[in-house]
Amino acid sequence: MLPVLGYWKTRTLAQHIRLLLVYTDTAFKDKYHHVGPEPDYDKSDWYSVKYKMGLDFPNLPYYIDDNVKLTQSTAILRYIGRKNNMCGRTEEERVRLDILLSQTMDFAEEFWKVFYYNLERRDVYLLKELPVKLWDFSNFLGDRKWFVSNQDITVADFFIYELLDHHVYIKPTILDNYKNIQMFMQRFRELPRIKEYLASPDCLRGPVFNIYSQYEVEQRK
Ligand SMILES: N[C@@H](CCC(=O)N[C@@H](CS)C(=O)NCC(=O)O)C(=O)O
Repeated sequence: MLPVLGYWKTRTLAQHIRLLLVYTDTAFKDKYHHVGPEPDYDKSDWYSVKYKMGLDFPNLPYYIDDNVKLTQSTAILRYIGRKNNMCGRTEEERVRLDILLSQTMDFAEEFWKVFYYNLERRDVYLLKELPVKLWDFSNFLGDRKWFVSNQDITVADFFIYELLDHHVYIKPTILDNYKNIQMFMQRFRELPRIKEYLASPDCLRGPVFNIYSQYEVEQRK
């Protein structure tokens, strides 16, 4: 049986895992759990099975690979990464990878707070808070080819790429002042299999957030 990645039909916290599966040539099945239309946004498609799947900590995304059942997006990322030697080769790389994964999750959570629940803070976030965060990421990347290692792409590059691309989706000019990040984004999009996937009908381009987020509600008006 093919491994199954379960999530909402959005990019939010699963698209970087999809990209990693594509890049590592791992055949898998996307299981989309549907959310009903407004105003109720019925999630029973997920909640009706949530506690019946044998997951230790039932949540989305989940990844089921035969008898290995995982939740927690970073655990899923590392599981696939370990199978493909993409979790850092030296202690220095593993330290950088740990830092970057946690920093990217903090970055994601602050981003979601605004775009799901507090859209009136959008300008403060994009104009004042985001540049500070992007400078930190830009400095961390420096003149390396990838965020963790100059030689090898790691799983952490997939998460930060996707998060940065969510920002580009919202505001295409957002990376204009960060040349090294732009080069990283371009390099990532040119990777074998990723380039074809991004251009293919299989690639989920949106929504970035779930349909009940303030941002997506605003887009539908
Ligand atoms: N820390 C978890 C967060 C998971 C999470 O918050 N999932 C959200 C979507 S991004 C969800 O809708 N979970 C379904 C649920 O709470 O039952 C991870 O990294 O996977």
